[in-house]
Amino acid sequence: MVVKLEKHENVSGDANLAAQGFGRISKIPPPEFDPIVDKDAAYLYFSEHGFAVLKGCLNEKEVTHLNDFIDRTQLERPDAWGLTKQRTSYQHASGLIFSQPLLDYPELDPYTQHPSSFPLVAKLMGGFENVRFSEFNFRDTPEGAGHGAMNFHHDAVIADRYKREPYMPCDWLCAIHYLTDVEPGNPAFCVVPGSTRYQTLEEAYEYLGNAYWEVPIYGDAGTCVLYDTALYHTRLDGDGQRSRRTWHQYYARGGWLPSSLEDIENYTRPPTPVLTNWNLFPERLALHPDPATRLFFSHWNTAQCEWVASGFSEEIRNAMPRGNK
Ligand SMILES: O=C(O)CCC(=O)C(=O)O
Ligand SMILES: [Fe+2]
Repeated sequence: MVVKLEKHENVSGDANLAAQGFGRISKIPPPEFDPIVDKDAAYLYFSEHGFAVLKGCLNEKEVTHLNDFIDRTQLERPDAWGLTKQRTSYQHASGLIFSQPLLDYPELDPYTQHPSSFPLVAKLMGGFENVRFSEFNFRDTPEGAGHGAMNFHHDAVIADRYKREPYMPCDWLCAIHYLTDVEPGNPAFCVVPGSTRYQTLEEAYEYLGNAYWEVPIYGDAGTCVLYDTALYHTRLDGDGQRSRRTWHQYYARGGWLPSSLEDIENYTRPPTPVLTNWNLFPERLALHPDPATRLFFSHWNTAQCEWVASGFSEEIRNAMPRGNK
């Protein structure tokens, strides 16, 4: 039975936090899985809740490499980080983003199928041959980045998720890797477990009843959170003083599937649509000599198609939003 809660009942008792949701903040941390040893358990947990927390996905050397990369590129490419432009208060509050680092930095290529998280990502997408790359970026929420930047939302969704059976594999998933330690007080990723099939956060609140929780995710640098983009989530502000760095990578599902258990002969569920109309894949990845890598980078949007047709022209790239060198 679903027990209906009064709207904005603040179970945690902290009025300041209610602005970013209903304030029904869980004090119980979600389980952390080892990405390799606990892969099957993490898969089951994700299938039920729409997310899974994976511990120790990046080793110390990788965490250092990626933090050094952020330091280096903020000096080398301040424009790509939005550091040279007049920034709006929204941009200030939401922090810095380096949108398309893969375009110019092949040193990042090995991270696109990271050996810790990728086997589970592949299982969640129905197999290695069904995973497609969508997007890769770094974010830096510096000290004092401000309050109230983000509300609960889902990322890209398709309506088919309301009725298809089985629900899994999901359409897109995102991997957020913490590059700095995240504890109470830091900006923290926060999810509403089991909320992938609701149209609004209010609806999730109403129908999930006592099962509705806003679950902040704390973890050491190197922790990875995998979530279905249809899941309601936000970045909690923290104390507005402390910082956080993250690497965000989105994956999509490739191939055709049946969308109903009654009609499993009929492959009516197409590959997931493209995530954005601006994200570009560089030539070395889009036209990679290895067919499996080419397939991984095969979800091209129309901007990419035009860029490929131009022979990956610098001029065409520079005319595109966020493509600027
Ligand atoms: O940075 C985070 O913790 C969440 C970011 C997010 O949800 C988004 O950019 O859509
Ligand atoms: Fe989001």
